[in-house]
Amino acid sequence: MTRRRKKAARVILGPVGNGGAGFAEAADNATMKNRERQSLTTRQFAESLGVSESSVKRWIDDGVIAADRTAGGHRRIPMAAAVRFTRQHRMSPQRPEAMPLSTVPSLGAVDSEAADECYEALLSDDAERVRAIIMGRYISGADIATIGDGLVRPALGRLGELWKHDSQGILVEHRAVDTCIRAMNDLVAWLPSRPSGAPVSITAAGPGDPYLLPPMLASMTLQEQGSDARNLGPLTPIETIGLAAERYGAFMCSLSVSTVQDRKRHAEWTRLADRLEVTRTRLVVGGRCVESLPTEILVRARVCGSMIELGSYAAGIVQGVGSRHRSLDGRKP
Ligand code: B12
Repeated sequence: MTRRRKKAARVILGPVGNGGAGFAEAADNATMKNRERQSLTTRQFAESLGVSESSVKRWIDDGVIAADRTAGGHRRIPMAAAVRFTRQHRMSPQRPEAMPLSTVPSLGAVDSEAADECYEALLSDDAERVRAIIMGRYISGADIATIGDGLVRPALGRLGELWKHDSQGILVEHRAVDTCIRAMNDLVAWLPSRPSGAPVSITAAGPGDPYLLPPMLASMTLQEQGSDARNLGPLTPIETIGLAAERYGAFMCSLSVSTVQDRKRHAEWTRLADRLEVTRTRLVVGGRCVESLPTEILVRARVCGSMIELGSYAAGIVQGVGSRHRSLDGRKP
């Protein structure tokens, strides 16, 4: 571990922590807003990671872990800093009994084990388990795109094979989507904060496309790559997508296509592509039914096969776009 310049810990006032619960318990027992405000004692964090408390104290004093101090002078590690540290240093929690999240397999190339586990948890409507699995992957170092492609997509894909949409299937699918959305939402607070003037991107699914997760995952992926990502969600009129690109001065528009596109809309899609050219907004398209877009759009757009591909494409251009893109009304996005 590299040592860094010693930083003075900020002094915080008032009650902190959660009364002796471990890292995982702290993560499990509260809403995200509370969780953001929570912090861990050095002992709690040390126990979760399976390291000595003196190591944790030393890392804090060396400025490797950002920490606060209570009025009484005790070190406290905000949850966000604990997550950031664990991810940065690729540390896996060592104490399953102290941290249920660590029962998730650590980061590896194949995610089928986690996806199967997630599928079982979705099937039994165990939202807490799903959240622990998704959060565990994130804490272990997986990025949003990897979680989307390697975990959420296969878990939901298996669910979709079960009933072929009888009423029981629809119930399970609606619950599963809601559970995944909540779990992903919990990660938003831990994404890198967007720098001021970050280039704006918009994400959406078009008319007739009710699928919530694809545009949401695309939005989070773009945010993780340093963009100020604004999600319009599913069922967005094509006209509205063009309007948003203009209003935000978006450098990128990412469209998810999960339902077969009606040929009657082909002219509308072409008009959107023309409009995006005027605003110099790059059009990226992807999703299960992307091939149903008019050929002209497929030729003019960047077609991406996965969230991982979207993430690497965006990463390559976000830096270069910089502050050239401001919203048209002159305010910083
Ligand atoms: C949940 C679900 C629903 C829910 C949706 C809830 C909601 N509001 O989101 C409900 C119950 C509403 C539903 C309805 C229907 N569904 Co449905 N559904 C699913 C299910 C189980 C999961 C979909 C999902 O969210 N997956 C998770 C996301 C993250 O995965 P993904 O979409 O594959 O996205 C990934 C990639 O495609 C890519 N990606 C996506 N977008 C983008 C964008 C960009 C820019 C990039 C780069 C990449 C990218 O990255 C993502 C992460 O890897 C799928 C099963 C499956 N195999 O997907 C069936 C499935 C899609 N549904 C299906 C069907 C048939 C239907 C219905 C027609 C059923 C009916 N008879 O009514 C309706 C159609 C609704 C409509 N209006 O069109 C079929 C489609 C078959 C086909 N050939 O197209 C599937 C495959 C199930 C099956 N095995 O038969 N469904």
